[in-house]
Amino acid sequence: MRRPAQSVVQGLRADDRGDPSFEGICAEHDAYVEALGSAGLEVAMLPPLEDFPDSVFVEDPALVFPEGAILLRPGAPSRVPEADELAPVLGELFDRVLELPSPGFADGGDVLVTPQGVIIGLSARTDRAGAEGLADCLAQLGRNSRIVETPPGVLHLKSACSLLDDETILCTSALARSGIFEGFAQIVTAEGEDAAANALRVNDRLIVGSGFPRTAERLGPLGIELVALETSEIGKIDAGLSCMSLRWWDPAQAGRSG
Ligand code: CIR
Repeated sequence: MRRPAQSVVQGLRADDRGDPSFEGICAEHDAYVEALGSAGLEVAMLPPLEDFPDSVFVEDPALVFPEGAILLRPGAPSRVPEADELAPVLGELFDRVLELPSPGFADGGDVLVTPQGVIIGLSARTDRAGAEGLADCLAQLGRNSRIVETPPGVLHLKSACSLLDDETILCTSALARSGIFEGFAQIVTAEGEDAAANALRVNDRLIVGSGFPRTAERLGPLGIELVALETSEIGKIDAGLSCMSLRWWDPAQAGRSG
């Protein structure tokens, strides 16, 4: 994770509903750190980067897997240098760090990792060249992938979907209708609650936005413990729960802890 910089209040957004407050973003970020820790994760916190308002959303400039990391090239020009900032950190943490080949752009928010393969969404941030370059990098890590269209008007593929368990997807009705999740069970967000689709499964918990009670009701039958977090301030700059962390498991550590 990376601490929000004061400049985060100028973060990119498609529709301006007013700046978020710095204190509000920090409160949402703190609650998220706490939720990840309670779910059993060890959290490493990078320092804030004032020059890059959106750098708190570390999910977009890189992808991480137990077998290695991939440095991406974000599709928003102001976010491209965020990958350079992450490069030395990933170099310390991973034996293998691949780089997205040129040309092309790809944001981590457009990448949904499932046990059946990685799904890459084309969007305003991820173009065809970037998606194809990313598919090559994934193949080098032994992961198969497919490229799909992100529905119009959605920032990232994962703004509209999440993996809940090995075979269940939470998604918006537009994505459910698209057919890209054929073979998965689908839980569709309630009407007017599209932003609820960005949830985060962490071990035995499912972290969800607190403003989406009717979608939460639909998730109840899964029997996973729900942890509801406030997302109204990060929501003003088009972010959701997955964006604020890069998550992976270390097979060596998993072995030690059993
Ligand atoms: C942006 O527009 O890039 C940021 N304001 C929000 C990024 C959200 N990241 C994500 O959905 N993975």
